[in-house]
Amino acid sequence: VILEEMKIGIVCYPTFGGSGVVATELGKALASTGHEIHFITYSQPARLDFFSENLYYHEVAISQYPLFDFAPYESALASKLVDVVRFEKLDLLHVHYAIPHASVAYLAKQILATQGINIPVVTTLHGTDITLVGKDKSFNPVVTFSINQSDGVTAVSENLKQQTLESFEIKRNIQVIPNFIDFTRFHNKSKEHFKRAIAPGNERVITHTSNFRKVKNTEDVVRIFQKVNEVLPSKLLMVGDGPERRNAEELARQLDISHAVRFLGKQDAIEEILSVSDLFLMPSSSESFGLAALEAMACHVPVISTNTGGLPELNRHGVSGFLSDIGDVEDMAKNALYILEDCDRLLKFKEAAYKRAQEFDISKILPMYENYYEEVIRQS
Ligand code: GMT
Repeated sequence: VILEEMKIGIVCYPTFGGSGVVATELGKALASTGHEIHFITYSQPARLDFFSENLYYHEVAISQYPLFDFAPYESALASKLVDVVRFEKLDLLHVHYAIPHASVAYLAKQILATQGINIPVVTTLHGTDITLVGKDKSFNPVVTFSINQSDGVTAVSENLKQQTLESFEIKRNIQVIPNFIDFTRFHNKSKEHFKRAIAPGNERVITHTSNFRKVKNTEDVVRIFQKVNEVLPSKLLMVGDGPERRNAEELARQLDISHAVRFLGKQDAIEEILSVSDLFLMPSSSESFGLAALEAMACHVPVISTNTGGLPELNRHGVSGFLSDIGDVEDMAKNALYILEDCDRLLKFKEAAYKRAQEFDISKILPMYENYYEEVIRQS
């Protein structure tokens, strides 16, 4: 089947967060295969800082009036969607993160219908829009309605699909399309000088990257590391920033391991840090997919994670790493040591993590989206 080139509008949060990264990378990949991609959001997405002939960016500007305690972003976005769909003659809108993007797309669709324009809407659920925020009673009716009204709905894991069906009265099919990885960016790079600077005594390097929110259990990261470090001298790299960073730093001081822990803050070249890492820790209490773990695996880094949400669909127990119950620091430390203690075993896990990541190569996942778009356009 020869796929037609499509004009697609992508709505997302333009931040470092998982959903924004997935939306931006998807748009870039679609553009590179010939589709015309229009990003519509309130500021330039974090990874969209270059020129490409098939990529467009439309900024949603919100006027500030003294009357508004809360600037009406939804109304501004809906108006912008109407304008861009009509002027650019888009074939489809793909919105990432249900709140508020799915309901805003519904509103834009209704307005366009009054002008004789039919615009199919695909909503992708990423996790926190369902598992944390969406379940909140104050959002529930809008989330349920807008998912049911979308012409197509995708979820990034089977688990997220099931959670959505359990938490909301969903009357439509949800297609699972997993997240993906671009190996041209995420691969093991030779960074020997960097490795020597981080671990001058050739210690094992353990890494965690996240937005340091409560669900990431960053204090568990520090506790796991302390137990590993007691047996096998290692270094811990904590990458990212967020509300829990202070507590994690404080705990490292209390446990007297600050000398072995580096808090690096937000970093762009995450693949370089992963390239010097031996193990990745993701002890989250909720994770619909775990994109950061996939990024690690693509760079040959095995993963110690919890068994929550979509993580078992990504991390294979005893193969690409290990999975434990939420909060079972003891078990996670034991598994980490098992992988790190023996050089040959470590190499085997590294290779297996990389092999597992290849299942999520963008070249395998992109056609799933293209086919799904075509199906939705045909049916609407
Ligand atoms: O993990 C976060 O806090 C960021 C969050 C988001 O909403 O952008 O990530 C979610 O979407 C990612 C991309 O699909 C997934 O890889 C993450 O697992 C998911 N986070 C959670 O479910 C907590």
